[in-house]
Amino acid sequence: MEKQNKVLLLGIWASPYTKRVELALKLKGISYEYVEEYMFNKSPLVFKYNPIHQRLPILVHNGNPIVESLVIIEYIDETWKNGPPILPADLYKKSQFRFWATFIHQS
Ligand SMILES: N[C@@H](CCC(=O)N[C@@H](CS)C(=O)NCC(=O)O)C(=O)O
Repeated sequence: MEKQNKVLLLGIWASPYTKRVELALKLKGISYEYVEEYMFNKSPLVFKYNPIHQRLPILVHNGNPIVESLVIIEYIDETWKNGPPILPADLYKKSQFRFWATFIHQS
Protein backbone atom coordinates (compact mmCIF):
# COMPACT_ATOMS: atom_id res chain seq x y z
CA MET A 1 0.00 0.00 0.00
CA GLU A 2 2.75 2.40 1.05
CA LYS A 3 4.56 1.78 -2.23
CA GLN A 4 1.41 2.48 -4.26
CA ASN A 5 1.30 6.03 -2.99
CA LYS A 6 4.91 7.01 -3.14
CA VAL A 7 5.17 10.72 -3.84
CA LEU A 8 8.51 12.35 -4.54
CA LEU A 9 9.00 16.04 -5.23
CA LEU A 10 12.22 17.28 -6.79
CA GLY A 11 12.51 21.03 -6.38
CA ILE A 12 14.54 24.13 -5.70
CA TRP A 13 13.76 25.91 -2.42
CA ALA A 14 13.80 29.41 -3.91
CA SER A 15 11.60 28.49 -6.88
CA PRO A 16 8.04 29.87 -6.88
CA TYR A 17 7.09 26.98 -9.19
CA THR A 18 8.28 24.49 -6.58
CA LYS A 19 6.53 26.45 -3.83
CA ARG A 20 3.15 26.35 -5.58
CA VAL A 21 3.40 22.56 -5.89
CA GLU A 22 4.42 22.20 -2.23
CA LEU A 23 1.44 24.36 -1.29
CA ALA A 24 -0.93 22.11 -3.27
CA LEU A 25 0.51 18.96 -1.65
CA LYS A 26 0.19 20.49 1.83
CA LEU A 27 -3.33 21.75 1.15
CA LYS A 28 -4.33 18.18 0.28
CA GLY A 29 -2.44 16.72 3.25
CA ILE A 30 -0.30 14.46 1.07
CA SER A 31 2.87 12.96 2.55
CA TYR A 32 5.80 13.28 0.22
CA GLU A 33 9.53 12.99 0.09
CA TYR A 34 11.39 16.12 -0.98
CA VAL A 35 14.71 16.19 -2.81
CA GLU A 36 16.48 19.54 -3.12
CA GLU A 37 18.08 20.08 -6.51
CA TYR A 38 20.69 22.65 -7.50
CA MET A 39 20.19 24.89 -10.52
CA PHE A 40 23.75 24.44 -11.85
CA ASN A 41 24.38 20.93 -10.54
CA LYS A 42 21.24 18.91 -11.17
CA SER A 43 21.12 15.27 -10.21
CA PRO A 44 20.70 12.51 -12.83
CA LEU A 45 17.06 12.22 -11.64
CA VAL A 46 16.25 15.55 -13.31
CA PHE A 47 17.57 14.34 -16.68
CA LYS A 48 15.78 11.04 -16.24
CA TYR A 49 12.40 12.46 -15.27
CA ASN A 50 12.35 15.70 -17.29
CA PRO A 51 14.59 15.08 -20.30
CA ILE A 52 12.83 17.72 -22.43
CA HIS A 53 13.29 20.83 -20.24
CA GLN A 54 15.39 19.55 -17.28
CA ARG A 55 13.48 22.01 -15.06
CA LEU A 56 12.07 21.81 -11.58
CA PRO A 57 9.66 21.05 -10.01
CA ILE A 58 9.17 17.41 -10.91
CA LEU A 59 6.57 15.30 -9.12
CA VAL A 60 7.11 11.56 -9.26
CA HIS A 61 4.03 9.55 -8.29
CA ASN A 62 4.56 5.80 -8.05
CA GLY A 63 7.46 6.13 -10.47
CA ASN A 64 5.57 8.27 -13.00
CA PRO A 65 7.04 11.75 -13.53
CA ILE A 66 4.79 14.78 -13.97
CA VAL A 67 6.33 18.11 -14.97
CA GLU A 68 5.26 21.75 -15.35
CA SER A 69 3.92 23.21 -12.12
CA LEU A 70 0.40 23.99 -13.39
CA VAL A 71 0.08 20.49 -14.85
CA ILE A 72 1.33 19.03 -11.56
CA ILE A 73 -1.24 21.03 -9.56
CA GLU A 74 -4.10 19.77 -11.74
CA TYR A 75 -2.75 16.23 -11.38
CA ILE A 76 -2.64 16.57 -7.59
CA ASP A 77 -6.17 17.97 -7.51
CA GLU A 78 -7.58 15.16 -9.67
CA THR A 79 -5.62 12.35 -8.01
CA TRP A 80 -6.24 13.14 -4.35
CA LYS A 81 -9.82 13.94 -3.52
CA ASN A 82 -9.05 14.49 0.16
CA GLY A 83 -8.61 18.06 1.32
CA PRO A 84 -10.15 21.11 -0.31
CA PRO A 85 -10.51 21.16 -4.11
CA ILE A 86 -8.02 23.42 -5.89
CA LEU A 87 -9.82 23.82 -9.22
CA PRO A 88 -13.57 24.50 -9.41
CA ALA A 89 -15.76 21.59 -10.58
CA ASP A 90 -17.79 23.79 -12.92
CA LEU A 91 -16.23 23.54 -16.39
CA TYR A 92 -16.64 27.22 -17.27
CA LYS A 93 -15.13 28.30 -13.95
CA LYS A 94 -12.36 25.76 -14.52
CA SER A 95 -11.59 27.32 -17.91
CA GLN A 96 -11.40 30.76 -16.22
CA PHE A 97 -9.08 29.33 -13.56
CA ARG A 98 -6.80 27.94 -16.29
CA PHE A 99 -6.84 31.22 -18.21
CA TRP A 100 -5.82 33.31 -15.20
CA ALA A 101 -3.30 30.77 -13.94
CA THR A 102 -1.65 30.71 -17.40
CA PHE A 103 -1.86 34.52 -17.65
CA ILE A 104 -0.10 34.98 -14.31
CA HIS A 105 2.37 32.22 -15.16
CA GLN A 106 3.36 33.86 -18.45
CA SER A 107 3.53 37.44 -17.08
N1 LIG B 1 7.15 26.36 -16.58
C1 LIG B 1 7.92 25.67 -15.56
C2 LIG B 1 9.03 26.59 -15.08
C3 LIG B 1 9.99 25.84 -14.18
C4 LIG B 1 11.30 26.58 -14.02
O1 LIG B 1 11.62 27.54 -14.75
N2 LIG B 1 12.09 26.13 -13.03
C5 LIG B 1 13.39 26.67 -12.81
C6 LIG B 1 13.61 26.91 -11.33
S1 LIG B 1 12.65 28.32 -10.77
C7 LIG B 1 14.44 25.67 -13.24
O2 LIG B 1 14.31 24.50 -13.02
N3 LIG B 1 15.50 26.17 -13.87
C8 LIG B 1 16.59 25.34 -14.24
C9 LIG B 1 17.00 25.56 -15.66
O3 LIG B 1 16.36 26.34 -16.37
O4 LIG B 1 17.98 24.91 -16.06
C10 LIG B 1 6.98 25.25 -14.42
O5 LIG B 1 5.98 25.92 -14.21
O6 LIG B 1 7.25 24.22 -13.77
